[in-house]
Amino acid sequence: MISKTMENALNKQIELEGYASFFYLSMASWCDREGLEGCAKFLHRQSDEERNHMLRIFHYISEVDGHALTPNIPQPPHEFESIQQILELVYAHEQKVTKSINEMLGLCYKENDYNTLNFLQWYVEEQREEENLARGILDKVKLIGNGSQSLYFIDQELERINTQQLAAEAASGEA
Ligand code: OFO
Repeated sequence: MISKTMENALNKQIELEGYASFFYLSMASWCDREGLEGCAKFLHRQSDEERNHMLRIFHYISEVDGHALTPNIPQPPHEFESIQQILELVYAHEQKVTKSINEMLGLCYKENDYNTLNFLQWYVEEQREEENLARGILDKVKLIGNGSQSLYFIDQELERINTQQLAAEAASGEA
């Protein structure tokens, strides 16, 4: 059985993952409206992934006899200045999530909760990959530039990354 402290921390993490899902969904919608199809596809997939991350924790809490709570998710912003700003926000949010996962690992040691520690290892790996991906794309966007001419190339690049990720997921048997 999980401690109340750990249950609360995991439910807080559900909120963060749920917010990430809505945040990226809102970004995808903005990209769709702006005609950035490749960017929209990429962000829709990121949003789906975050929802899965949320559900993973949800099921885990139930499995260890805790009470998983549906999150109270605030409305994310709906308007953005540019795709560069969106990617900066994605990167910042991923860093925030990583910090939260790291804090939970500390809590696992404090609570002697090695089941949760083990469960969270997957998130440690995932956050490393996601931060790396977001930072890499942001660096490229900065190189390509943010002008209207550049948008076409950025959009193509995100479409390419998205296709690459889908293929990698299919190969590894992930959803
Ligand atoms: Fe949930 O993986 Fe990023 O935030």
